[in-house]
Amino acid sequence: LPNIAGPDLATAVEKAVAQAPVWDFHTHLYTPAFGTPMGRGVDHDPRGLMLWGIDELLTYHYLIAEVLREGAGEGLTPQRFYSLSKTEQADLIWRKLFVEATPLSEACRGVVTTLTRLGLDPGETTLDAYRKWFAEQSPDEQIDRVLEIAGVEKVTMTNDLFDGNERERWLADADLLRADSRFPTVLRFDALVTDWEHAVPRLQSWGYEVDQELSPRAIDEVRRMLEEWIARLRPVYCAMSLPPTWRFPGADEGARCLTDAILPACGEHGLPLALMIGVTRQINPEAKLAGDTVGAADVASVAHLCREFPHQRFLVTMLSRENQHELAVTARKFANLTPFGCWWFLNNPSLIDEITRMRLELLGPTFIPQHSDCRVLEQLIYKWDHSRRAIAAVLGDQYAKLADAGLPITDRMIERDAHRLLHGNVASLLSR
Ligand code: FIX
Ligand code: ZN
Repeated sequence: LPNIAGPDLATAVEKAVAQAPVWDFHTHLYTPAFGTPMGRGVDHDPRGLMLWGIDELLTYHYLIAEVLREGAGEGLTPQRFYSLSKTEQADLIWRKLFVEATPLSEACRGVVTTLTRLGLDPGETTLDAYRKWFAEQSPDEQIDRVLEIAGVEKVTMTNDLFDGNERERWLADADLLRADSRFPTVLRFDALVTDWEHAVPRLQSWGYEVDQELSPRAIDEVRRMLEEWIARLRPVYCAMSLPPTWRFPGADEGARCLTDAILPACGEHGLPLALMIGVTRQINPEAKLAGDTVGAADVASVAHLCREFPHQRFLVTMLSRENQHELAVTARKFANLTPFGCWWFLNNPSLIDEITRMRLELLGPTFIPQHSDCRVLEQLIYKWDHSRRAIAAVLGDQYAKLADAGLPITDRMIERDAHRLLHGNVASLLSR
């Protein structure tokens, strides 16, 4: 087999990474079966969960955080921003971040990439032309189009037990599960571990006999609830996000919920548990979804968990840059731990480059380099476009070093690794 070297190597890697189908491990995307606020040929549902189109793209919470900075000089406050209609918010964001300023940030550049790859001119001064184009699309066709452009095969959802809107939809429609096999389900339940106090009245209102002390009876009831929702959703894994203050072992009710109800349920059904660690919610409550921040968390807690539950698969992403090296080293120690993604504030090319290099050097191909965390369908286009480029650059450099070390690099190798990193590792972890 031919040895590829020099510029040909970089090109071959870019091509292989660009063409590998993606299994997106974590998103907040939905299908039209969950309702959608807009689109041709559907009943509009203002509380629908499937977000797509220009107004949703522009009112993404990453961009809300940015417009609150740009607009502060002319008196824009979070209260004032949130008092506007969605259309007005999008108009304001377009004007402040794209017309009156150069869209230099990663989240802004993402909108430009997305519009361009949809065949639209990203240089419009108003949103009229974009709105007209999106209004002509049907949500189903748009899903097909976006998955095709982005090269994404599977879009793993986040199905949150504590989201009342989504919960009602699952209870009302048993066929939701069969809606679209490209969108696997995930059972998410942060509050069981992070906020037991407020989880109790919610669970009670749903008919579970739980108490603040988390009595043995309450543990059984949490188990019963998890069993019911696992049966209803048939999730590919269970998930929660945790604050930087989270510690394991711990003595509080949340820690007991984890060890006595959640992990036994995962074990029983062979479900991996994903932990997203390092988010401090609502550091600036007025900014709402744009008001969460990052804090360095405790990797030793992850190690303890992996050691105490050696048969449980843990998929872990951490939000702070400071935790990345220790997490990768910990994964060398525990085969049941797989690091995934460059989450949220880390989803920037400079940080993806650094983190992916470190993981590749420490773990070889045994990690999941990226997930998109998309909330709006079309974001798949830019998140994967930008991430693929960053991953290809890192992988290309590593092959060049391997070639220098004396190993011929072949197309077969490159294709195998690209496929593994973008798809295969997720598929095999979720089907084990
Ligand atoms: O907890 C999570 O799943 C976070 O990813 C989100 O809630 C967060 O708001 C986000 O969109 C980050 O990208
Ligand atoms: Zn998320």
